[in-house]
Amino acid sequence: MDAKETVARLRELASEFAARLDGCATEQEIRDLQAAYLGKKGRVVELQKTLGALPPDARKEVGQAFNAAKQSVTTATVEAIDALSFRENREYLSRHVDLTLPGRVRRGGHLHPLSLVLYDIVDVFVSMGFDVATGPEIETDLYNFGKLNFPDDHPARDMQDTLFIKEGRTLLRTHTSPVQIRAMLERPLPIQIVAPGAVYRRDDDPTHSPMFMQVEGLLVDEGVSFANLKAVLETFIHEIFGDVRSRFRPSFFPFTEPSAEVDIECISCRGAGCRLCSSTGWLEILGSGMVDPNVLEGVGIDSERYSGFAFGVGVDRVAMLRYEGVSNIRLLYENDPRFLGCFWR
Ligand code: 2NL
Repeated sequence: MDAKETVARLRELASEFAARLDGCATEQEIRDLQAAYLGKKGRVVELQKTLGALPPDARKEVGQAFNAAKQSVTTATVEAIDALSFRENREYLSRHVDLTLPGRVRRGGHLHPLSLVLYDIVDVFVSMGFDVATGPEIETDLYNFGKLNFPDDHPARDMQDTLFIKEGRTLLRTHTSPVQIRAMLERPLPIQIVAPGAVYRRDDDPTHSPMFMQVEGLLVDEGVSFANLKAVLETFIHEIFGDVRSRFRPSFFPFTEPSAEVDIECISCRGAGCRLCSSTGWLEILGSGMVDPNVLEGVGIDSERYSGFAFGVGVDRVAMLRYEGVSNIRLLYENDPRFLGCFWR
């Protein structure tokens, strides 16, 4: 065979190899086929043994043709094995994995709905210059009732209404007012604080939980008026509930005089009357008033010179209004993940 014939023969072997490769069904068959061409006794290697018989000046060119042929056989082998395993993988996946199923979303944690509402309420007051104050949940009778001008025979002091730890001495606070009593005893005037936190009462029905959340507020300074109270609470209402009407209704609390309860126009029926507002058109959302002079004097503040206003908001109440459909307060305290998951954001 001369040089030309050898090169032509090499080209034949390469295309013959490619054709036989198409017929291979397994990786072993592909590897055996490769050995039949490039192995010790393979066709290409056998042909290479005739290289020495060629005239020296033709060897370089023919040698390069051998290298190219070996390279193309090797490349085709690797590609065929790749294609085969790709086909096998796809077949495996289509048999064992349903790629049309939606992925499993791993949701992160999030705030409790009461925390979301609590933080929103506190933020509104912080934006108006109030400090945040906290205090113990176990309180003394003195700070929870005595300093707040509750008479000794007031029904709230009864075991029926309050959760006592030591009868007549220590108890679970029934409001966060003791935090404000402590602030008035400890802080310099003026005082402008909100006291958020858990409070406890002996109550348990669809609209009352034995533990609930409250935000109370207090502002004491010279010249504080009922107009200031109205301005702060109306700002609060508009920030939390938007553009709704509100009204101040005379009321009574032992610790404020005068006292007012604040209603907003029912956010469900806009005042027409519905189940949510018990056909009144109004929803009660907070209690408030001017701090009773007896309370100020009881913490050593001169009630002739200073005056103040205070208020209390039920966080659960605001939450139940914001998330209409939460008609049972228990949902907010049971911590059922199916319920809490609705507030993921
Ligand atoms: C309500 C009523 C209110 C206060 C809380 C208060 C605290 C001090 C002095 C005077 Cl230290 N008042 N707090 C005043 C009026 C009403 O809460 O219905 N809360 C849900």
